[in-house]
Amino acid sequence: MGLTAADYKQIRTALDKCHKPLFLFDDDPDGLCSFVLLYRYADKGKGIPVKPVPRITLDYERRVQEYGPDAIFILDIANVDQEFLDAMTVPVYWLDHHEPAERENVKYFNSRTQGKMEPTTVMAYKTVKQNMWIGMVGGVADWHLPSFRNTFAKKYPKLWKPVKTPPEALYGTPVGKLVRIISFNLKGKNEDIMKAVRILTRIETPEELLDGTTARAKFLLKRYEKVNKHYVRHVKNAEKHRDKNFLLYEYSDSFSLSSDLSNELLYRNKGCVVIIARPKDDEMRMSFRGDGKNVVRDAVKELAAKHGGYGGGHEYACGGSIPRANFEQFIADFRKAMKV
Ligand SMILES: [Mn+2]
Repeated sequence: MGLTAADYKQIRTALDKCHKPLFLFDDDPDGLCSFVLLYRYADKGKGIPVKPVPRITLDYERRVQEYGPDAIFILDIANVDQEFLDAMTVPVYWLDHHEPAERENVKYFNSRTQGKMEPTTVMAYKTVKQNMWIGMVGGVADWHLPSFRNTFAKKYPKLWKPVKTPPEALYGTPVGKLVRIISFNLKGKNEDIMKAVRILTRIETPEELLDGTTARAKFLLKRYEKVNKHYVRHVKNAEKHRDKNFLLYEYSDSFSLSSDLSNELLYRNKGCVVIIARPKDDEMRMSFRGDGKNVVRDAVKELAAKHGGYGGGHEYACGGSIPRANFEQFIADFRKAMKV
């Protein structure tokens, strides 16, 4: 099912009519690709990544007022506080695919409520129907095979091959490499990220980015390669930490690579429960992955709260954070709950 034709039309009309849209998006490839698609179609506006926590609180009201938009688009963010929505004086369109929320004063589009889950990028592509390659990249990044993949394959035969599962696309096709180029450009200092986002909105073709045929694409590739060196080292190290069906890897790095690492380590260790943990200040930030019977989110949500932290996300892919002092006990409780 997904969203209806009327839903897509409503979002498209909003993009056509506004003059100064503000896009608030999740700082992962799905969020960023959603933004790039809508921004390019609208050909106007400004984008702000929501980080480090994917939640829009009343604090964002100041950011909104600084810009003075006439429409707001929230992309791929699971948590938007009602107080923020109540404070808005212009229309707010919210596209998401996490657990459906009950909110007022917002035009809410969630691909889950209609019985199917499509990443936000896929909704964004179906809204604008242009720049299909960005739609593919954001969709695959969120562990999804977009419904338009056969059309994409005809248009870009070198970038795709028939695959049965999203990780095969992520780790076995050039689309997967594009996912990492985009993901790794979202790491690091805020000003670097903002520069990368600006450049990304101007890249014209997937080949430009993959082959670095322009100075701007070369810039993004260089940043990707720098982060990728760290990434490859961590993948190697992490594989030494598997204990039967449980893989816990703690690492320190100036880049936060946890969700990228947990995706690839689950792919390389099927049937495992994977936790990638990185200390940050007094907290332990974690990324969790499971497959098959290993629904990780419910145990994460419950046990993180019990240990003074928080957690949530998708059933098989979620994140969380707890005080460092409680980390060992949390892990012990989590393994018990997951029976691994
Ligand atoms: Mn997403």
